Amino acid sequence: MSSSVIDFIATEARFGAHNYEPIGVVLSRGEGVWVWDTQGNRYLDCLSAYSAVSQGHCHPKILAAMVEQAHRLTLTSRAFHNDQLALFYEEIAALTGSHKVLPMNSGAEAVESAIKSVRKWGYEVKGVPDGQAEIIVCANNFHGRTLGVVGFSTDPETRGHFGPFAPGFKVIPFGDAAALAGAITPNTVAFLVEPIQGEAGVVIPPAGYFTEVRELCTAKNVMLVLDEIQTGLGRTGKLLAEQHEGIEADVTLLGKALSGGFYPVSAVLSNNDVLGTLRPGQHGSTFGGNPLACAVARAAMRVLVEEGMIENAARQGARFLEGLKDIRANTIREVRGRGLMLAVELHPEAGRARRYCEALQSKGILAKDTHEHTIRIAPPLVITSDQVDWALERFAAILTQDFS
Ligand code: IF1
Repeated sequence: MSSSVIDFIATEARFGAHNYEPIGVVLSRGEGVWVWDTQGNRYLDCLSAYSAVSQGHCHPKILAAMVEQAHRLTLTSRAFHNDQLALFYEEIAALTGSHKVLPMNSGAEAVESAIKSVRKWGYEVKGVPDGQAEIIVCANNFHGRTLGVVGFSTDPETRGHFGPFAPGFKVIPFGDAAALAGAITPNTVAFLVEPIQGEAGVVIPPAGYFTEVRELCTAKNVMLVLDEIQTGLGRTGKLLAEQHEGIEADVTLLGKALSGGFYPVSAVLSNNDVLGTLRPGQHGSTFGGNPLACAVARAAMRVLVEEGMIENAARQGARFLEGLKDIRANTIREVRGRGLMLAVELHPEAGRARRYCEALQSKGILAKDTHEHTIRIAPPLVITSDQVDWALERFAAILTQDFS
């Protein structure tokens, strides 16, 4: 390691809150699926900033839109109209088939905004007595880091010593439609769920689960809120993961790849009823819906569709999954995934996934462990067959070693 690399890491450790434990690489440049460290070493990015850089690093068309807009106008606040917001609304509504859009910044803010909106809908449309609204969520959920959101996390790391928390949430197991049926009461306003649980380790629910969930929610007048912040915008090989199940959510949350990684842009999408309850002064954000964000998001959505990234995610995801399944290594307990949202779960005896990620780094691949024994794999959706095969060779080499 050169002294400059040590300096970056040591300086971060000295001044920064220690709320992360990054892999020991200092990145300074990115292009497409590749990133380079300060010493010029190249890596295939198999994390994509937790699926935010789906369009590939520094996509030239998103970059051009950002620079062009930054020259003209960056922020007006919502006290005035701007000439990008209407176009963003029109394009995201057309792309996703939604009626109403609420623009926010981070993913967690979109989740918070959805919670506020479905509660309001519950009181004003469904007729739930004031202060009694219930929202059902799943065990092992991950919806962000704000107080409202960590209050209904079931992970002790995520919620520990951050309370007291807001009431009004009920936790049921993921993938269990009968549990949902049993948990709904007349005061239930929404079921908030990830189509595939990301942080939990890429957990795919049983086939037919979401069909049943959709039927239950419709029958009981409960809003189905799908957090597609990670699964959405092509990551699983469809525009939205709900399409694998042939269902439609009442409220859909997008973030991350909505900007291609250039800028925090998130959105709550809904039918007319839910977002229709918000009146002037009841919700907002200084930066939400700003012209720079809108211009970036418009370009990010455009390239995703025009450059065939969603179809590519389906094709390369299948190739990657197949290739991982073909690796004969007794370190592997299970390989799973949909599209380019993949995971290799190691046998507990194989040692910590972190060690494998560090070994992958030495072979030119950046991947991130989750939950001790799982390696998460989520490259940009622009990955080619040759690059998948290149990665598979390296995964095979590492997974056949024993780091226990
Ligand atoms: C971190 C995981 C990924 C999300 C879903 C909302 C948000 C996220 C489904 C909040 C964010 C992130 C945040 C990141 C780790 C990460 C993550 F490991 F926790 F599960 F992606 F896989 N809904 N996910 O996955 O969005 O407010 O961050 O914009 O470091 O906390 P945000």
